[in-house]
Amino acid sequence: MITRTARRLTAVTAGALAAVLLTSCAGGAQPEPAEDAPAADAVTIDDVWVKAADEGMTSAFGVLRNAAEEPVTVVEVRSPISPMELHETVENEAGEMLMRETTEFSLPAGGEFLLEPGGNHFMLMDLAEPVRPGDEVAFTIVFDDDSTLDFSAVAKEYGGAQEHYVPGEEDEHEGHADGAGSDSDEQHAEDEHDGHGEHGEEGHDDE
Ligand SMILES: [Cu+2]
Repeated sequence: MITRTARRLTAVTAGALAAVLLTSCAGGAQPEPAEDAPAADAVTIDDVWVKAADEGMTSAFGVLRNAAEEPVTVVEVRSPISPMELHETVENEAGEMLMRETTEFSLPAGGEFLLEPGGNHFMLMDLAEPVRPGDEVAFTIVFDDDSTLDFSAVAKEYGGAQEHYVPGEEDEHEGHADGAGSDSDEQHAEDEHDGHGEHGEEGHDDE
């Protein structure tokens, strides 16, 4: 008797719940479509780090992931310790890797966008203070709908991928015209992987 009553109650409860759900659907109280959500809500950033540097320029890296069903667009990144730019890296006719400012990063729907040495990165243009290994640096990513995503990155030593910076427009053919163009792929690979630097103070390779 008790059991039967309990079952009946359960059935009634389930029926009532179903009715409530149906009512709420019919009433239009559905979750908001994803396209109305702030872009920042769909995005996470992992594996972040910033290249240690005493002064001048340095870069921040990581993996941006976009869970939305449409692309989202990063238009700016900020940090309290430096003016910043969005940078991409391109190869010139001489096979040199050059980084330059770009106006936006487009994060593919449901996909990843890599920020890595030798590729796209967040560029700190003029450090107001040294960034030492182990320091935490705060950043804010701004999306095209003005939503923002804060993150912090720990600094580490890194000797590779010393791209040349190209402020503004690309300088064309500046004295590299002879002989450098034939094996650009090899040069590209070297630049990316062993970081033989023009800085002459390597020896901190940490991997
Ligand atoms: Cu850069």
